[in-house]
Amino acid sequence: MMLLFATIIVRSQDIPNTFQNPILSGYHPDPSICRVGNDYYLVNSTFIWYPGIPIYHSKDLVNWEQIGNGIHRPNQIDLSGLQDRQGVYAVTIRYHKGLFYLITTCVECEGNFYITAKDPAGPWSDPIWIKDAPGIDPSLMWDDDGKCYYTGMTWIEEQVWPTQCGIWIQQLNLEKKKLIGERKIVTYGHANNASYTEGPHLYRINGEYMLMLSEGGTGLYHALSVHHSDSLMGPYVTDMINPVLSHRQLGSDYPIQAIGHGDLVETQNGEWWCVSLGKRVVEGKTTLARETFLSKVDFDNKTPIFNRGEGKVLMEQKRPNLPWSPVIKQPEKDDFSGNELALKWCTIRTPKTKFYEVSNGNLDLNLRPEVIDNLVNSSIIIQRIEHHQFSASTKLSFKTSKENEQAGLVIYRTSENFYLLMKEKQELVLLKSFKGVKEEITRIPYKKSEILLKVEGDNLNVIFSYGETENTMKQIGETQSLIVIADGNGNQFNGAGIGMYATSNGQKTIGEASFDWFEYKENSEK
Ligand code: 6LW
Repeated sequence: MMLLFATIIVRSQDIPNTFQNPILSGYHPDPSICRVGNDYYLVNSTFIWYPGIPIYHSKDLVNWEQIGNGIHRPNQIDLSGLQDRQGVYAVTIRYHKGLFYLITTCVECEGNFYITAKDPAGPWSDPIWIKDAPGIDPSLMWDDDGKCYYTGMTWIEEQVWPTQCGIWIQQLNLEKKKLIGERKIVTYGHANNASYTEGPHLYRINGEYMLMLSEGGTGLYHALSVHHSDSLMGPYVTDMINPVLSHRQLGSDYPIQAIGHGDLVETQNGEWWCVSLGKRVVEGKTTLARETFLSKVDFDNKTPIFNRGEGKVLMEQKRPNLPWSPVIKQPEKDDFSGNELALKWCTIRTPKTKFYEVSNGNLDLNLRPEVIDNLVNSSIIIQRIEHHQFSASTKLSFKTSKENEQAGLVIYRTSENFYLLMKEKQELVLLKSFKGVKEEITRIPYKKSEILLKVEGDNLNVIFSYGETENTMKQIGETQSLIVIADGNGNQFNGAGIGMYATSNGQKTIGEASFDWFEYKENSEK
């Protein structure tokens, strides 16, 4: 493997004893993890964001650095026409004999597929679509005899209870690239009303098979349960302490909710840790979507105990027994040097043409007829919103003689839920879309071609401002609400992004908007 990671010299007095959750904040749902030697790799689902499936690397399970994306060529998958809750669902990352595997589902496109890479930073292969694989959330496991087994979730035709789903296992022949042999549903979850039993991962631990899965749905009732068997195809017996991890018993006002969808990893030092998704709740709402949390696991006989003595995900705890390995932080201010966008930047849906250029320290966006409230790839470039207190600003240079052309700043959750602060021919306009209902909040004259645009978020409040210089910024419109991008109200699986957007609203044009820099940072709590 040709990966080179920069090392940072750390003084021993700077090495913390504890770490903070979440380990990946903002839109990082359905985490999956694997270890290769002393290196850890983690992936998340990305729905219709492109590039898709960020690949993170760490040496200590706490400090993570994005090293690539699994979906990084437009011809790998086509996300056109998909809604924000469709596209790339939960991914599993595994390593076997020199090859990394990512296996996932493209929902409402072509179904279950895997891609492979020798280097997790990429390039990743074209998708290998798996025929006749029902449902979502595929996972892979290699048995002692070297055979590879596929585990997935499937919907049940004749349900005994509503939203009943099953977990099935079948051999996957990697040479023939197809499922072979017997397929068996091995569990419907541990409870006799388990809803959305999904996200299975099968482990071989001390000569036994342990199946860990999620049940209860990815909200308040989310939970992890485990099931044990002596033989791969079962029967699987539910663990006596199921659910082994959940926050549903803590009440709907507990600040971390929806704990579930987890994956386990054993460190080179023999510790076990679990990455899972969870939602932080602020003023009763979740604006940062599903994030990735880390919990310690050890075993009572074969029963996994999560954060022994606590039984829940913690905001702070003793860190893994691994060498502290901080990563180089990405600069808060991206001045668009070089010719490529940084890995954190994404667009929405697969771009069929290149609509931007990074050159001479600028990001130039082509104005195109496509708009963000259609299920298309528009000229939008966003990064994740990762903090409850944040600010984002950009310097835009944009001149047009056409009434229909706009460029500016965007907060995006779905094609129906977003804010836009857009410069037009002679004016600046603040727009909101909430549950598909569009509203022009305010419009003011602005004639110069250069402008600074800024957003400041504070829990559920958000303020937009503009100016010619950083010292002369003025608020535009009243304080707005981030409920627009919070979970619920049509906001479901994916998360929220912030960035730049340009459009000619349906008309052909050769117009461009030029962004000199974009800065996103955490603000200290007021
Ligand atoms: C994912 C499923 C889940 O595929 O939600 O919370 C679905 N878990 O396992 C979408 O993220």
